[in-house]
Amino acid sequence: MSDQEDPFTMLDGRKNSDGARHLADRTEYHTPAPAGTSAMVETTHDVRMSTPASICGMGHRMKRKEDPRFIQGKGNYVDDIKLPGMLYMDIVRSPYAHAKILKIDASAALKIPGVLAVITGEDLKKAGNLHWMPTLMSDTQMVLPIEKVVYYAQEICVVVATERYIAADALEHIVVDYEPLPVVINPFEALKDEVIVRDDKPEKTNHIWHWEAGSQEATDRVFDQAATVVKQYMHIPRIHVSSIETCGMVADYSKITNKLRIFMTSQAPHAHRTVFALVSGIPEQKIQIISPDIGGGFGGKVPVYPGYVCCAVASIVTGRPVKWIEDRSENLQADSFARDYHITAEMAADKDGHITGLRVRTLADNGAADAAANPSKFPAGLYSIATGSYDMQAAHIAVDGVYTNKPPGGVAYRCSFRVTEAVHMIERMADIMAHQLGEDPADFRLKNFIKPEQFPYKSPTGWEYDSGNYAAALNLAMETIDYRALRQEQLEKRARGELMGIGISSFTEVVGAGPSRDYDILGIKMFDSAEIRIHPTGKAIARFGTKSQGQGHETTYAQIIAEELGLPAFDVDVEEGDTDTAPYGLGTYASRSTPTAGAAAVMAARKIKAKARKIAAYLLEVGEDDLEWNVDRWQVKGSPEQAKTIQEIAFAAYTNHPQGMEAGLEATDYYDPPNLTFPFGSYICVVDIDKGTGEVKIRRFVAVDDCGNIINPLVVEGQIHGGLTMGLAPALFEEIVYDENGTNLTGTFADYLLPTAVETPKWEIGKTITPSPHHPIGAKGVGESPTVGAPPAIANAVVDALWHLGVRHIDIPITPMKVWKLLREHGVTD
Ligand code: MCN
Ligand code: CUN
Repeated sequence: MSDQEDPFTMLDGRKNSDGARHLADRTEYHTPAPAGTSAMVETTHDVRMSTPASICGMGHRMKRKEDPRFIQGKGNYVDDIKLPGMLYMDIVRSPYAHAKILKIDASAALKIPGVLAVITGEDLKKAGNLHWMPTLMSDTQMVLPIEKVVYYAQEICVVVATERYIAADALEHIVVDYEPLPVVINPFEALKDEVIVRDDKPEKTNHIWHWEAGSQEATDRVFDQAATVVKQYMHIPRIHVSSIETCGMVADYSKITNKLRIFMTSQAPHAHRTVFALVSGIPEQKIQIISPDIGGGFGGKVPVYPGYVCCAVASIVTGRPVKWIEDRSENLQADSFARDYHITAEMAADKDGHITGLRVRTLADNGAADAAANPSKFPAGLYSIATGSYDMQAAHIAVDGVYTNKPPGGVAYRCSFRVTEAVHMIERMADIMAHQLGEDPADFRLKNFIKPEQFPYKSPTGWEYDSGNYAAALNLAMETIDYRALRQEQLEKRARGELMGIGISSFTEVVGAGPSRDYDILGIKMFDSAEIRIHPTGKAIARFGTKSQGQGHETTYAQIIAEELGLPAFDVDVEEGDTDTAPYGLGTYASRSTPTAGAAAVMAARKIKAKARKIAAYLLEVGEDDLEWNVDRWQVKGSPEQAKTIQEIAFAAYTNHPQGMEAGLEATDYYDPPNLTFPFGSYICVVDIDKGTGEVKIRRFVAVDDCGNIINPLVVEGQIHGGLTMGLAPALFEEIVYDENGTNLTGTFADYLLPTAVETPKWEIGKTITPSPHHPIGAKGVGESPTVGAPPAIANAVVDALWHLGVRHIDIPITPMKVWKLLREHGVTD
């Protein structure tokens, strides 16, 4: 699509049925940080460390407690679960993206020895309308279809057999008669409503919702007065989370206890249990969801997919445990799809090159159901963070959601609820504007950044950024890479006809949902929880409402508790993922664990510390006010030899506590954050482009991240390494492609390209530390930052190398073929 055509005019006048939602109008969404806390905000390069190595509190590079079991192959994943009498389930999938189902004949399959059941949509309907399920966005999605299929590889029916191979073989004996229907794949075509994807809905339109943030009037005014306006259309393609472990479940229904025990690859076990209970009518205490070790989630294991529901139903129907494990190509074709935003962005600047406004129209291709993983009130997630790190007067962001004949998309891919799309857009636009003005992209950013003294900063789309020092991060990245020298080298190379580019991305992330008054999933409020129990001998167990999929929670939560209570981190076992034992929580995604459950751990520990003080005062026969805390003990002010350690206090809590006080030493906290946290960073990427092949070689990549106070620098560095590689992937390699019939052309790893160690450059990482003023230990989330920040740095570097030739933009993934063609179009040969 060319820049001149504005496909979005066809959306003019479209509104959501309950009216457009203006974030900025809803000031109640954004609470100021508590007064006086901004004094805590200082930028330093040093990690805070206040406990000795024997305790291993915050700031220590403790090796991950979970790794010995992972690196020895002793993890316990869903596919490791084997129960007596267990059956296996496999799924018949549609070869059409849109077709009527005329008949499903399972009679031949049912004759195969070992096949116990075939379950169809009709069966689910009879079982209580279980053929439909709610999505996270309050839309509906077919579990198994009755009338028609709406995407390629859609689940048609399932086979349950005594062995996995029998189930797989039986699929071929199920005969399904289809009548193909016209297919709509292009979301702009879908808006014409010539082919209706969801004719189960009364509206008979593919347009799902319209959503806005910021002020259109104020933005129009700013654009009217602008000295320079740049405009760019860009597509952020559909990509797919490719965790090492695919999705799977073992469902175990007992007719004796009437209890449904489920082992499931779930990033949010409690939320899934509640939804299962509400949809099925099974009492919630009769459902236990256990998320064992998870081999990568990255957002793909937030939603409920049809296979999960069928597996649970299969166990109820047969009265035996049933296992379902997706194979690799099913995973790559049927679920865990993210992005697919078509964006037209305009940026305005005044005569001094200050950004004044941003106008963005976006079409979100949701596929056949709006199954995106976003908080309920935010159909486009936190996309309105789109003004990024730049201070500007006005912005207006409009997004429309549309159905197409693709599997449900918009799921999540290390994205912070659509922040990846926003960051790609604003960072590309900042570069385009800088180049258009003839300014250096680094200087342009330094000039336009929100300044440290402006925090807490109120953005034109209604956010309140908690803290930041963007110039510090960019300056550090520039020093590290020797930016000015690189620019000089680039000039020299360009004179020789060589193509070298330097790209910057100075992103602002937003993570840590709640606050619960604004953020919920299907009505379940987004807080999170921690429960700490200290045993008589001073050892502890801590349980959380979140669920690690590889982020190292067993280590870092223990370190938070070690920091607060002085209990060695090695003495604190961390458990997550079992709904029968863990306190209720919303799970791990959107880099929310540190901002929410991490804060809950602090608050629970502080409750324990307060009780410990009472016990210490009793034991030492002094008043509570005479005591002060010192690393791992309450001691008498002025005479530190009179002290009780946390271990001594724990023992007394069960053996010698004051009369009238409850025994034991434990506490639970449900933490509802006052605001989100806003981590940020500046990345600089240097590329060399091969004129003969169009290949982009990343020569250097410097990443400076700021996630506030750091709990474990080693874990954070691991998150950044992995996250950067996951950002490289969509920048240069990954894209799910459908043909005009809706068939997935990238259904294997031969066609869907993932970077390996060979394609991955050496990541050079650095940090600044700007604590969050409202988080109890000043920490912000970090898990997604690098994946959010990296793609535009790479794209900007490539365009920077080609700008002088007349190239203004390249959509990701930037493949050698795209670059090679552009070079030829712009008159470059070898
Ligand atoms: N951390 C820290 N100091 C900070 C911030 C975080 O030490 N200031 C540590 C935390 O204690 C935690 C880890 O870094 O051990 C990540 O913390 P956080 O940023 O709070 O993110 P979450 O734990 O909520 O993890 C979610 C995030 C997301 S949304 C995706 S997607 C993603 C990611 O984490 N998926 C991952 N990283 C992943 N890493 C692995 N190995 N596997 C995944 O599936
Ligand atoms: Cu956006 S992917 Mo992570 O939220 O599980």
